[in-house]
Parts: sequence; C-alpha cells; structure tokens
Amino acid sequence: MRCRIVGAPVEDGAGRMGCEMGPSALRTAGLVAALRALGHEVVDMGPARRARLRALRHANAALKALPEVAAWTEALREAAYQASADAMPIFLGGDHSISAGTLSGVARRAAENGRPLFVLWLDAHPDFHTLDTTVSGNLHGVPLAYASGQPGFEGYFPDLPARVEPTRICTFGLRSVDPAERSALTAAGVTVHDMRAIDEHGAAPLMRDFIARVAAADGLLHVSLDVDFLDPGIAPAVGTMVPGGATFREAHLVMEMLSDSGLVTSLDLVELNPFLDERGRTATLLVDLTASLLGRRIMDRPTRSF
Ligand code: DIR
Ligand code: MN
Ligand code: MN
Ligand code: MN
Repeated sequence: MRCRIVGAPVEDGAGRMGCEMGPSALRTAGLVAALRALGHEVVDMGPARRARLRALRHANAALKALPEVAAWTEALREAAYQASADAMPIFLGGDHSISAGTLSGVARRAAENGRPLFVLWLDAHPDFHTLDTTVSGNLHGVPLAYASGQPGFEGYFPDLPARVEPTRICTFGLRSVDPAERSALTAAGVTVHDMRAIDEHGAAPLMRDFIARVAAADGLLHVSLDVDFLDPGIAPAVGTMVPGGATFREAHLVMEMLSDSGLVTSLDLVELNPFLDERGRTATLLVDLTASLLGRRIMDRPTRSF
C-alpha cells in the first residue's frame, strides 16, 4: 500500500489552542516509521497550506473563525482530492474541522471513480451541527453535516463537488450529542452506534455489519478518528474530555477488523492536542491504532523501549 501523509495543522475550529501541533506530535511518535515497518510506501507531503481568507458575515454571532475554517476547507478539499488519486491519504489534524475538507475531497474522488463513499466516524460527538445550529460556535462541530450536504453552508463554506450520502455514514462511539444534532442525524438517516450500543453488543458485531455493507456495495471507506472516541483515561490529549469512551482493546479491535476488511481508502487522525498530552502517550496510541489499521497484528507487538 502507498500512503500519503498530509499535515493539516489547524486549530481554528477547536475551542482551545494546541491542535496545530498535532502533525508534529504524530511524526515525533513515529508514524512514518511504523507504517514503513509494515511494508508500506509512505510519502510525506508535508503540511497543506490554507487558502486565501475571504470576509464572511453570518447571522449566528457565536461562530468562531469562519473565514479561517472556510479557507482551510478549500485547501484541504484540493489536497485530499489530489492525494487520493494514487494512494491512501492519511490526514494529520488539526481539529476535526479539517474533515470538512478531507471528506469533500475524497467524496469528489469517489464520485469521479463511480464508487460509493462510506464514512466511519469514530467520535464522542457526531459533529452534525450546521452554521445555524452550533451553540459553541466551534466549527469542529460541523464537518459531518457539511460534507453530507445539510443546508446552510452555501455561500460560506466552498460548494460541495459531491456530497457523502448520509445513509452511508456510521457514527460510532457517540456519547455527547446536542439536541439539534440528534434530530438532524435521525432525519438524515445516519447510522448511530453510540457507547450504549457498544457496551451492550460489543464493538465487533456492529463493525462486522457495517463492513459487510461497504463490501457489498463495493464502496470506498473513509475513517475519521477523533481522539475523544477513546476514553480520556487512555487518551488525555484532547480539548473535549468526555468520560465513558472506547477502551484500548475496543479501539484496536475496530482497527484490526478494518485492516482485515481491506476496505479503508482514507483516514483522518484529529483532535490530538499535544499541549495536553502526558509524555506523548496519546500521540503514541494514535500511531499504534494507525498501525493496527494498516496491518499490524496483535502477535506482532514487540516490547517498546523508551
Ligand atoms: C460540540 C462539538 N458538539 C460543539 N464538540 C466536539 O462544540 O458543537 N468535540 N466536536 O470534539
Ligand atoms: Mn493558529
Ligand atoms: Mn469530532
Ligand atoms: Mn469529538
């Protein structure tokens, strides 16, 4: 497999600073070497660059950094479209607003190739607010709504070249959902596997069903991994700590099942805030999860030396 690493040092969409350092921390934690050790060709594209800012005014006074996030979306859409031509892009966030760009770029690629695009959204939050419904005003709360064509982004975010069909989206690990998001998710037909469902059924049968749907449709699969999918006890480097997240083994099992499926065609690693980390443990966990996604098996995990 050829992987293209694309840096997306963006923190304008989050409520606090620090995610801009995410790509550096993931590199320091050994992402490139880990993937090469698995036999993959890794091309590091370096950081994407934000497009030009445009003045934007919106009736929702809570919105923060709308011109910045719109400009990043434009740039990352292009980077994602290019990087997905001949490789599996791995986008290093950056807060989750980067997925407005990465998703719309890979959606354009999928549409041009005549393949249905599926999305696995691993997150405590659905990020299904629109510019009108967000209360916090933090635009890391909107990318999934934007990329799936929910109304209200026209004239602010770039026009969508192709939308992600909402019924092909599976949110997994939710445990913090705002009222406007809840009704919009239901109306749009997005699959919701919240933490309650994972507790009750286990991650495996839920993942198996979703993977089978993607395989049956001959689909492409984009995985978006928000650090807060993980329990804060194992992944403290995140601005929005929500108790009751995925355990170490639940998260690895998801990645191992995705690896076995051979279906994943693009990946976001988002919301890592290295300023909040403890001796690099969250960055290291993300690298290990990515390695599991790309073929590292449980019996291949050697003793780690520091
Ligand atoms: C939260 C989003 N629902 C908001 N929080 C996120 O601010 O609208 N945290 N995405 O990671
Ligand atoms: Mn900044
Ligand atoms: Mn998120
Ligand atoms: Mn989240």
